[in-house]
Amino acid sequence: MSKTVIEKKSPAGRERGALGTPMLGSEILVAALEREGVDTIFAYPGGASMELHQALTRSRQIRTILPRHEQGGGFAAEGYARASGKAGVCMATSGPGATNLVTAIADAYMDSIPLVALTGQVPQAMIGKGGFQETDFFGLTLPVVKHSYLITDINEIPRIVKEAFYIAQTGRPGPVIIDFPKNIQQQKAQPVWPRTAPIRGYNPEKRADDVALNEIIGLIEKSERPVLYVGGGVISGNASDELRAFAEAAQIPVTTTIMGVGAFPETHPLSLRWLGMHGTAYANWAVSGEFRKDDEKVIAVAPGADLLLAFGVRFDDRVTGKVEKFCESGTIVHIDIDASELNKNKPASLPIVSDIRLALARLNELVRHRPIQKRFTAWHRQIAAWKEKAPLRYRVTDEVLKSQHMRDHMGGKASEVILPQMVIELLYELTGGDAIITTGVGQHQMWAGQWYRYTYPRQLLTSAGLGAMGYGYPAALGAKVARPEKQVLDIDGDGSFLMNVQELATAHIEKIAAKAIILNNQHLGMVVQWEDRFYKGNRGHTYLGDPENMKQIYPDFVALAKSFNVPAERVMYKKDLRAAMQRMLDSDQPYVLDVITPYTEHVLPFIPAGRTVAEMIYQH
Ligand SMILES: Cc1ncc(C[n+]2csc(CCOP(=O)(O)OP(=O)(O)O)c2C)c(N)n1
Ligand SMILES: [Mg+2]
Repeated sequence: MSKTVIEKKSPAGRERGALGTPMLGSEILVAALEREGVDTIFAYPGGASMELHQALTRSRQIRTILPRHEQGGGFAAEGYARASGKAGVCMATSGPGATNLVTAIADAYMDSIPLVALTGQVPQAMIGKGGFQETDFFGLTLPVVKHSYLITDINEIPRIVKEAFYIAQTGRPGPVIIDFPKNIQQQKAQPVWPRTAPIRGYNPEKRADDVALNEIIGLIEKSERPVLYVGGGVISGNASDELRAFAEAAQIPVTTTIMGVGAFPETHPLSLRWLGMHGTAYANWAVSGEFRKDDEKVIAVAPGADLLLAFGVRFDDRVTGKVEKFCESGTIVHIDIDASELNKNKPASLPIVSDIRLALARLNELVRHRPIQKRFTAWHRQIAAWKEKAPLRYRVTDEVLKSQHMRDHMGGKASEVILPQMVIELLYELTGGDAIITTGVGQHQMWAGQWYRYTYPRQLLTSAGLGAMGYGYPAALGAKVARPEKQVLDIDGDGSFLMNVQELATAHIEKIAAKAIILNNQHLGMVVQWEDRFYKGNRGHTYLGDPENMKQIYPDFVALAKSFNVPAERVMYKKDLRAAMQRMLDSDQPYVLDVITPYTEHVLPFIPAGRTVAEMIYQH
């Protein structure tokens, strides 16, 4: 779009960048996105942003995808970002378009996802007048953004866009919003393109010093029961290879948060898989110790970690439960690129601010010069015993056999009932463990984490911190756009899928072959689970079917998908599952597989909120 004419120097003699040809504000914005390497934008138009859409029609680099709801567009941009590591870009008009983006922005904030959200704004002269579709988007989003801009001068657009991408993608990534008044979109100017975006006071390149790193090695040598506890920071910091080299060199077992799933291969002998409320029993024991309850008295059975290496992780309450009891007997080393995370939820004996990849790479160098002497043999034996004692498992329980589901749909044939865990296990088998998985929020999300085994970073894309239902399918669209060569599957719940079902239109029209498997239990299953555990099973508006016709599966997702011209199938019996799933995997189109499962299953293990590992419920 732009042609470099001359280099321009500022009065102080500092280089300001290359001067472009005169163009509209809307065109400057699009050209600035192109300069950031943007190839896809998820954008829904309206009065305050149609100028930008007009400019986008003239871009030869950027594919504009029209979602069917701005929330879908925001989640799709996040899916793109999570799958690719590059900033996702979404756009909406002012007012309701902008407010519809807020959930995705909050999600990106909670999970540290690089997202640039653009919004049209009413003309500057109308700001503050309560005009049609005016919302103070800058103010509205302040608590859930890494940074925000309101464009007030056309000459600032190149710098603002450059900074926005730099801020979104560096350090601890996060969402940045740019609110863009319509009158500036319509002005004309000659842009000056900056090469870099130095921002005073923002220095994301943090590096641990050798003194601290040597101290870590000293602590490892002194420990008997070390555990690596790693989070999404290792993925966003591209530190998986360094983590693996370090874990192997030091022979330290690794547990991840659900955000960190894929940072370390879950098929590796040192993997403890993920920990926390619904994590593996052995990961939770390895961190906090094993306990037994005798007449309400808590008796220690075996100690947990005496050294916790918390890398790129934030001690979220879904991981720690009662935080004082989390790894109570361990020395804690915490490395994070964001200093504000250190000593926030859990005090650390050794808090270190660092880019985790730089820290691990240097640790690996140090360990190469001075190999760790300890082998932790007894510790590995203990962990093997824990893995043996409490693997993830499921079976057809009495609750399932006595359920309404058996009466209404199965004709009493227990051998034909499909448990949700089976579906994911089979998917793992049929995809050879290689698919990218997205999820909604609920029981199916936890089972998707448990029953698929993840071996590479950016393989499981899930709304973790915000826990936003409706995330799964649009995120799968974004991921499929970013990684078209991969099978991308949304493992969803019936409630969650319905929240952004309109994105089936986007998938069909844009030819994005993202597939959805609905674990359809006709309920808000996770809330039902809490009702069963804590409210004597009293149902508080958690049934999603038609109470007047419980034998019917409601809504009919197959008919719904077909109305969007998306192929779909429903499976009720186990005998039909494998072939139906294979048909879905073989399809080169978007696809919906609606699998009917009982609602009586509970996700286990389960450490109730705010409790300790001693109160963990798990399968014996
Ligand atoms: C937008 C939103 N609203 C409400 C909730 C609270 N919530 C958490 S899980 C859940 C049930 C989800 O049901 P479904 O998608 O069918 O999944 P299931 O648990 O049945 O597998 C609800 C309502 C949420 N996480 N997000
Ligand atoms: Mg459900």
